[in-house]
Amino acid sequence: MTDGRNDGVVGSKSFTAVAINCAAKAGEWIKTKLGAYASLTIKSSTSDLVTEVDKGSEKLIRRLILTHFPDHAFLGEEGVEAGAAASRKALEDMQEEEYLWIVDPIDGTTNFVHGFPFFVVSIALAYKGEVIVGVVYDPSRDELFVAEKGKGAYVHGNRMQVSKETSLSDSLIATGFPADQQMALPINLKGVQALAPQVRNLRVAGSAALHLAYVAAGRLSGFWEIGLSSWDMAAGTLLVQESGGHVSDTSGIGYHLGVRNVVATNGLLHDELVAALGKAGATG
Ligand code: 2AM
Ligand code: CA
Repeated sequence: MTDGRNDGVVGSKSFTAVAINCAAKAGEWIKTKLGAYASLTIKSSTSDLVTEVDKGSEKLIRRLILTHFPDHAFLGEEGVEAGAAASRKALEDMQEEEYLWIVDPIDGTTNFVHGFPFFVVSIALAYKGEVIVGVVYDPSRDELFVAEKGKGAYVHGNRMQVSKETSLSDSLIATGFPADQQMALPINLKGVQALAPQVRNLRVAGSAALHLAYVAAGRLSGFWEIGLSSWDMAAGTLLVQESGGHVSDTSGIGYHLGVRNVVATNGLLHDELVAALGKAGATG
């Protein structure tokens, strides 16, 4: 079936509508599998996990997206070998594509495996290397976070706005403990040690995409993490930017798809957080 205008494309839905539809469908399905997955595979380390639910979610999303947009490119976590080198190369090979969908079928797989309800589906669309749509769906709370470049970011249909704290001492900051326990974890622990006494408190909840959505929603003042992949961040960074926040790498250079060490804040305390990480030798 075609819509008569666009041969081979089913329907004529907008990019954002397709992203929302995919995230909601995958998220609902994932939720039915909570506590009921059949196989658990260890990837690069015992803290880097994948289940058949991650793979099934990615397949569902890939099929739906390519049904609507068969000419678009697709980069999903489960289609790439484990490890930083493979993840870097996969992005390098694809980032010149005109339209590139960047998908994490479950961000927070460790939480999913343990039944800790802090995991999401993350779907982004990049046009010529720049993220133009970002959707993060949290099935545990039925919260859908959506951003379109230049058009703002929304949750439950309400426009999101980052928080207003102006200094670390008043801030709730999140970070993540990386799966790479050899290289990245010791660096991150330096950051944790330095930041914990400087902030109101730290949170480490295990989903980079949902942490970013919470920065966008003003529930967190900021977030940093070392050693992430493009699919962990692509959607969430647009949520933060479109909610008035700022995203950079840990040295302060503005966000692009290749960033792996990320800092995202309400903008007001960005420089202070980047400086504190630098001083601690925790930039990665
Ligand atoms: P995941 O659940 O999709 O694997 C937790 O600190 C964050 O790190 C999560 O967003 C998690 O995503 C991500 N993460 C876990 N293992 C990773 C790896 N090997 N490379 C990059 N990111 C990883
Ligand atoms: Ca994942």
